[in-house]
Amino acid sequence: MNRVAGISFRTSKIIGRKIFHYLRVTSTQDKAKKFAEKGFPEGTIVIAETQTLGKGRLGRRWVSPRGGIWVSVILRPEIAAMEAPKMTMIGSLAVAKAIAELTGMEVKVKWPNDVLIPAIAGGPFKKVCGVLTEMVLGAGRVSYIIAGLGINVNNRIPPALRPKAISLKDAMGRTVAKQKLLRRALEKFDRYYLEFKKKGMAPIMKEYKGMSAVLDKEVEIECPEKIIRGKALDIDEYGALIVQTGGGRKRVIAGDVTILSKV
Ligand code: BT5
Repeated sequence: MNRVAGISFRTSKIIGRKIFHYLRVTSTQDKAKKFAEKGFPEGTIVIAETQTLGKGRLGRRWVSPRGGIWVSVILRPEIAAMEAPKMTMIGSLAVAKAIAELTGMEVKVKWPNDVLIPAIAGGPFKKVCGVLTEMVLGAGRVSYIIAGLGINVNNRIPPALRPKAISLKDAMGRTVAKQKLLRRALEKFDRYYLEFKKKGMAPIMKEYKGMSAVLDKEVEIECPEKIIRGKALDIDEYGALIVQTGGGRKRVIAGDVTILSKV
């Protein structure tokens, strides 16, 4: 039994109503999925100190040693499948705002699922957090979504990932209060999620766009079947990126973005 206790989110209305905290799991996504299947309510979260098989998008691995925040949230929004990317945006915005408030750093969100911070002041931005949203459908609608947040806090980044990835500890030059950041990020997630339920995506989208690393930039997007190159013009109400290419405007739903012009 490796479950541990000791965290509560009294200020949250939904996110963190029920908390499962483990020392080690394969992936918090898989644990959360099991709880969702058992009928646990939305807002249930699964936190682990380490993951042995942390997941990124498209079957990629997420390196998750001790010292980072690895957490998955069960959501049951009443939305259609094509709206699921909105949950990724809410998650990354919540983390970005929490990091900015706690560290004073300039933080950016990189469509579709990354949070970036500067490696050194004025230097290149690197990935400090990745968000993974997985959905399960029932009758064409979303039955539930598992939103996974992976934040590099005090953990070591393997050398192979260092050109693009960074921890808060490395960026700040000191250990960062992990529990405080976790609490702040989940409180923000809670607030944005409630706002989404009440008012829809528009106010959140405005904040998200204000922190975007890609808008107005020349980008190259690696999609599953093609590469799209052009200027990132906008993010639409469903969370798709609108790109002006040589061959006209394209609407991109997902992909890996490389920013060609300076962030
Ligand atoms: C993501 O995928 O960025 C989503 C990561 C989500 C992780 C959380 S942790 C809690 C929950 N439980 C899980 O099992 N997953 C979620 P993607 O955009 O596909 O990025 C994956 C790529 O980022 C990898 O192929 C590596 O190149 C790189 N990478 C791996 N570990 C990293 C890390 N700790 N920090 C930064 N980059 C990393």
